[in-house]
Amino acid sequence: MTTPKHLRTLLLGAATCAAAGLAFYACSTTTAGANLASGDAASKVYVPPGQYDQYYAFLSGGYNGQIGVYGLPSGRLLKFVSVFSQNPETGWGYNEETKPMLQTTYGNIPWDDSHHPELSQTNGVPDGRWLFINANNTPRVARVDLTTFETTEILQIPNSAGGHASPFTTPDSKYIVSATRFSIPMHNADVPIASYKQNFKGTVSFIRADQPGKMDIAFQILMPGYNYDLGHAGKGPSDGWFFFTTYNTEQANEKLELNASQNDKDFMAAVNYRAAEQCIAQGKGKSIPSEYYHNVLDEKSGQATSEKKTSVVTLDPTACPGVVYFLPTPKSPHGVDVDPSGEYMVAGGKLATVIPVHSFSKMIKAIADKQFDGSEYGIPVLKYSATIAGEVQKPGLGPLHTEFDGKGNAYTSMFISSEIVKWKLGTWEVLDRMPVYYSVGHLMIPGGDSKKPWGQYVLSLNKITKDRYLPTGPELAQSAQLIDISGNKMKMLLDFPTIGEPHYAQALPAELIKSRQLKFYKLAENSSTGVVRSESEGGITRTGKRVDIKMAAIRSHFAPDNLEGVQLGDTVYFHVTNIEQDWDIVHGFAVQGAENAELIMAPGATRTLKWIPKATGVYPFYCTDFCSALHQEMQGYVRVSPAGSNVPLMANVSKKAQAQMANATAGRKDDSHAGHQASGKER
Ligand code: K7E
Ligand code: CUA
Repeated sequence: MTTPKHLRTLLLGAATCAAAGLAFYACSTTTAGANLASGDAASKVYVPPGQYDQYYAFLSGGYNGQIGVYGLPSGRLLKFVSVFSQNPETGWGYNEETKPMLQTTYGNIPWDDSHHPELSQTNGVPDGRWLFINANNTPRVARVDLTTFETTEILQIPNSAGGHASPFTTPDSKYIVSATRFSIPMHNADVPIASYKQNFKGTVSFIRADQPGKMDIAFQILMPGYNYDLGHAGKGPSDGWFFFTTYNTEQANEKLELNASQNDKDFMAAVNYRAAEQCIAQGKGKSIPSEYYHNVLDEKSGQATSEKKTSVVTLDPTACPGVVYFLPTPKSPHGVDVDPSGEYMVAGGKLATVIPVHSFSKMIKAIADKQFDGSEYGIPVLKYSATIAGEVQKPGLGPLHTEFDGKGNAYTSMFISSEIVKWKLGTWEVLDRMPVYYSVGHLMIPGGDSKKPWGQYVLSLNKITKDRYLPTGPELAQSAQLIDISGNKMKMLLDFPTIGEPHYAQALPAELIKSRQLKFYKLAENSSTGVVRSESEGGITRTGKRVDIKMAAIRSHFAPDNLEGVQLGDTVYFHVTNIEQDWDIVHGFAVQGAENAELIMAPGATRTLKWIPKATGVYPFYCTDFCSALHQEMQGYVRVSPAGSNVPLMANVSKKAQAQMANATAGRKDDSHAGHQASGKER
């Protein structure tokens, strides 16, 4: 859900308690302080000191634009991966290397709202290579390399607004998708908002994703002006299809809360993307001008580059019959989830009283038999009765998302009645309910949207936290709850707080990632233009009003550590290379008055800080990561003189570096004991 949190709290939090009155579970007042876990819960989530969690779980950060990596079953936070938002903790988006990653046609965008982490798959099973995630606000998709847990690629999506149905993957990760939540007039047309029905369109983008560094939009399908909410790929028999939910088929453009809830049914869009590929191959696509950015972080140089793209191939589904069908689906559906067999497409009709489940085989038959109920904008609408496999009756209130355990059961999150409901595929009977606290959005089973779920746990990602933790003022952490699903009945195991607002999450066995971790960047392969591979390579150079300082960081000093010759009016670039070749030996760099952030350098990596001194004086810089017993000694000074001063450029290096230089220049008399006079023009 994307309603502002305070509003949701008012509207739906109230509904939570109202629902409790209706027959479901109690609201906050009655559960405060209660221990809801069963007797042996502690031992099931306890990971003894020195031992590893069984699963990596990747939780989106929601409005913090990042990803939280947690261990399951302990719920311990392991890592915060910066993606769409600047992060002063690591310098992501602040240092010169990573700034281009946030480049868009709107300029450098420092924030976004990320909802859906999606693991890459091989044969329909998460494989631990990459993690994809979407940006809603300025539509983009990102790739995180799971050998480094670093974002390595970000692609902007043109002709889109609200990249919400994204970045769900095909079973081979050939494509990930992005569909527009808000329909918009194409080509930034300046039209009256009241002309919505005539002028507003949706798009569904298929993004080629299986070639790292080369992500691009393969094609965009032009869709009627509805809201496209979520998507999932088919698998097994339905491999080659993609399913998207739509709401606002009313095409309201004001007071959607009321006006987009009129139709009894909206649609699930079924997209035959192999047929779309064929149409494109036959030249039925149209290349249209569209500007968007593709940003790639080169893992050797550590430098990101931005490339502006100027066109995209679009496909009008009426030019390519058989590519898109609509399946009527009650009512304002949110999630669409395909079961492990690939036969069932489950919709979460936020306002529906049932959970509708469509059958893929019935859909194919209905298409063959032309069981149509008219068409919308030239797209055939299939008869509800012809595609529906079953409806889960009385599941609870506000079904949103469904995941699967691989044993024939489905688990659906119920936002309004605050519970997770377990039901059986095929018979559609409700088997069990687990109250959650409160207002669950997504839920997640490791591998739970894949061909082979690992089952074992379901994680409930709750929106409202009241009374779960020590209060922290008006704003509380979000709450995740871990539930054991290995038996017939669900068992509550653990509450743990999460940061940002996780929407979706994905998890997989740690084994698939753990052994492939990069431990340090090889210094010999560091191709940064600012790199130094030894202390003796450090120095200071001037080019007009630009001063470049190359510096090595190693326990426990910077080389050089004292710098002179900088003048007011200069722009200074500190290029700091961590020349350690040891796992987890990280150094930081911060200089007084910096307007951006610190630098954090992984071993073997170079990062660059831009610094424009504002006044004369001498400014300390220091290492921000407590790297050794002499970390507090890891410091230096940079002297800033008036413009036009005759203070020469000077970069002082350590005794060790001096010795290295002496060796390197054997035979040449080194008369400088005070410091090394760096090359570069002086004035
Ligand atoms: Cu249901 Cu953005 Cu996937 Cu939130 S979305 S919950
Ligand atoms: Cu390097 Cu502290």
